[in-house]
Amino acid sequence: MSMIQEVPTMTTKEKPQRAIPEGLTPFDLKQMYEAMIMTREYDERCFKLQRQGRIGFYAGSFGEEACQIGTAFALEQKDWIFSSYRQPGVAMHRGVPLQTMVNNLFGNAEDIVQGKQMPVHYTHKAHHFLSISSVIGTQVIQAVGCAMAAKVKKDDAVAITYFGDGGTSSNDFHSGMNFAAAMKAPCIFALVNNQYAISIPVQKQTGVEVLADKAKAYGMPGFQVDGNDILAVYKATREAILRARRGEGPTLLELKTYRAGPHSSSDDPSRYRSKEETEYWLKRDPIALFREYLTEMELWTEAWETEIRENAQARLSEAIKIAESLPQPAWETLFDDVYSYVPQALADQKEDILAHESGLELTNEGEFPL
Ligand SMILES: Cc1ncc(C[n+]2csc(CCOP(=O)(O)OP(=O)(O)O)c2C)c(N)n1
Repeated sequence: MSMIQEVPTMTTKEKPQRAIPEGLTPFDLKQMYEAMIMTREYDERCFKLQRQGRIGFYAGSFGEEACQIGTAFALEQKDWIFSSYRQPGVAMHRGVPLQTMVNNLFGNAEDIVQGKQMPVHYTHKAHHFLSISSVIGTQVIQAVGCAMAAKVKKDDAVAITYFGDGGTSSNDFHSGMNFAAAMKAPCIFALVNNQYAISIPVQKQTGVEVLADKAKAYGMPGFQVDGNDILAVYKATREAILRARRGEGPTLLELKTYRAGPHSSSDDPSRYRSKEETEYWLKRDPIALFREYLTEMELWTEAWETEIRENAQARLSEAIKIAESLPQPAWETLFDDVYSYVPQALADQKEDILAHESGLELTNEGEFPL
């Protein structure tokens, strides 16, 4: 099977739709574009930080901006977000402060979890943005559980979870999809099919041609959406959310896109895919497609583009400067926020380190209760 596929789409292949979708104003459209630019600038800058040795790791979302911003704009603040490590734009749009995100990358003393997570594993309770887990698929069942809780409490909120094509091979995807459909949980499964799980192409990940078809087996609607067309993503997400709020249960949205950059700062995509394939998808850059639409709607100018890019770059520079000037977390914080109470074994270890720091003899030396 050819690695280069046509983009099956709910809308058009070459051009986005020309009408403003229901629920959006021209102002929203400009906000969406600005959010896409911010997401791209964030990615580019963070990769540079990693290459300069200033942060340890980064996973980018280059090419996946429409999937992020299109879904994020369809959500309300009361809704719950369970993302993967590849949706910084969703966190930003939700209102997670840029400084909080950059502090995570540096794992400094102001980082919410004080360096206990890897970079790009954000968390922000106040904005219903749940802590990101590295373990593929875990966010799926967390989102379903949260959606069920919202349903029981009748608070009208939905949960959305983002995961990749590789994530559909995880046990948690199957458990989550089954449970959500059986219980009619108000959950949106945003499957970002960027066609790779690190170096494994989606064709080797599954026996199905179209990942959205998996929804049928669980008894929920599933749609394949052009993930590079932000308005198509927005419309599909909005419909799924309205359906969930009406009590009609979950939806699987396969957002078909392409991971235009490496999986993370640790791999070299030229080892497992062709330049021609990447070039093919770069011609379908979601930002360029949306810019074309905005230009036709007379909502885009070169001067505005420069202004929003410069603004994004200035915000990033400021946040990075602050994050780098902050100290590392104090070692004592290693023991905080792990358990709701401190188990004896950890209390002993903490005491030992304290004693060591003060030049005293160890009291619990040699005890490794784990
Ligand atoms: C359970 C589990 N298995 C393997 C890994 C190693 N791993 C990290 S990212 C990744 C690829 C995930 O691909 P996909 O779900 O398609 O998401 P993408 O990274 O493309 O956004 C793998 C296999 C992991 N983190 N967790």
